[in-house]
Amino acid sequence: MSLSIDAIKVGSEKHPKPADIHFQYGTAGFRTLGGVLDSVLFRVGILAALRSKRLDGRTIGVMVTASHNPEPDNGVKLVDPRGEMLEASWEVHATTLSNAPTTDALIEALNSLIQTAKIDLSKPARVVYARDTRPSGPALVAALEDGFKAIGAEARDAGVTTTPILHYFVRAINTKGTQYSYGEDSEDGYFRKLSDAYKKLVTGRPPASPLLIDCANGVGAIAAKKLANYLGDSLPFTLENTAITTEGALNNACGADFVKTSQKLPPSLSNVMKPGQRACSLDGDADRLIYFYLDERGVFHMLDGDKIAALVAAFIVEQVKIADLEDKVKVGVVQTAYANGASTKYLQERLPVKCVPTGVKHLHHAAERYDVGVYFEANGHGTVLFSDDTLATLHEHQPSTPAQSRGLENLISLTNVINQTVGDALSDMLLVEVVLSHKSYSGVEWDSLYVDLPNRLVKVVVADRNAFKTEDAERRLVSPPGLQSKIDDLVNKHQGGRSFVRPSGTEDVVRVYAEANLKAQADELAFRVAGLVYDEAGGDPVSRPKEFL
Ligand code: 16G
Ligand code: MG
Repeated sequence: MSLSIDAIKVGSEKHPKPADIHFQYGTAGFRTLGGVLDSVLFRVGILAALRSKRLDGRTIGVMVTASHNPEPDNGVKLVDPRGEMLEASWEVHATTLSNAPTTDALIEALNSLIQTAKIDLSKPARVVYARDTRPSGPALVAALEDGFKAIGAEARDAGVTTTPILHYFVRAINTKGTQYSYGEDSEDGYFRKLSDAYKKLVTGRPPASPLLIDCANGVGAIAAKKLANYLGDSLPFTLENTAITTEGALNNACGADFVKTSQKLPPSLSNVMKPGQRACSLDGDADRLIYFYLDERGVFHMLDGDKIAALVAAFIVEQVKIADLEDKVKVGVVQTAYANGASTKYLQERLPVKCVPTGVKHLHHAAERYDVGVYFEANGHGTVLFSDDTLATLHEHQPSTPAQSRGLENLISLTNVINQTVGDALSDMLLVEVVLSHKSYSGVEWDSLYVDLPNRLVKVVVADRNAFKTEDAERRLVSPPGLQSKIDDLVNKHQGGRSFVRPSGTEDVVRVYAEANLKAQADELAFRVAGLVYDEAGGDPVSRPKEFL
């Protein structure tokens, strides 16, 4: 069987590649201005179908979103059959296909992919796709659908939903009717799975005080509203920043990325939040979560992905102990270099901790090596993975006391409340609420698990960010040569100093992170290192990092 060249030709002519743009499938798929992505979406439609054929007709997911980016941006990423990120070797195929300059070049690239990846075209192609609330979404989805039609894929439209719900669908569809069945492949199935587990976990606990959820004016607003119907009064919450149809509102001065980056309360919440109240922000596609609260004096305190990891990992370890499973179930944590040094110290005193390069796929794969792998990026993306063996252990274990039995039941419910396919803001929110309820913690007690080291993130625009190469999970630079030792010298001059430099995977910049015992020192270190980077790499004069603040 060969490709239906005619159909692909017709489609490709309708979705021509802009001549002057080079596309790249980066850390989180393709991401750029929504207006230039038409040809990419058409081609991703074909690619997703080929990936499905390669995997014997298993369903592949396609998500159209640009997450926390501003509204004019959009993007697309593929989801592999277990609900995880696309296998790295196929990222290269995606980049190649997206850059074929003409229809003929595209067909040649497709044929070459079919040969090298040994794709049997007679296999079925099945995909499920969704989009977030961006205005450019519908047109891009139409281009994607043209791609599915051109190759004859069986495509299921999951409509407007969150990224993690799409990941859930993929896993649920592919495990349907097997012993690994992940749940019903519908939104109703998803919400029921999460909310039933949540309710079991908080049974008998005192009622929670109301939570405020900042929905970033994105798709999380729709999902959170639905979730409320399933939770009833087991978790009272109010939704803010739900203006999904207001032009320019998405992620604008709100949402998880805003809170994490600016370490501030979204201005839209300043009149809404009361001292002592706890709140959380989702990002634009609801796969990141940052908590915060106002203390008695109304001062803002942030509880980021590191704080979530500390809270959750300690709780799981405790439940494993209560269930008397310490010998059989080992819990580990995965972080990146961005994890606050104080969080790493806190966790290392309790559990094995591994540091990996930035990007969900690195964290996810490292977490898969533990019986229970807790992974969170400081930016609020993360989840917990329970290995198949651990799931079997939990279901076979015979508790010998009522306490052990409760610990075991809690662990089993945790496996259900957690979306194990990918970081999921709503699922993580329920997880956090469970732990807060069990520990009777308010934001203050949670925050005091450890005190964050002051830190600063700076970006530098350089001539060529690819000149920056790192090792040791991005904690050290190997190129440009000599730069790392200069950074080391600066670090040594700052008490409690730590700094690293890495090229961004999503923006054309180099990022500099620094932390130190004092805020002024962290700022100074970040700007000094950024200055070094600038001088070494010939940055854009406009963006030369200002002297430290
Ligand atoms: C993407 C990644 C996120 C990472 C961020 C880093 C996924 C799904 N998302 O958003 O994990 O933290 O990129 O961005 O992998 P940067 O490379 O620009 O710093
Ligand atoms: Mg996101």
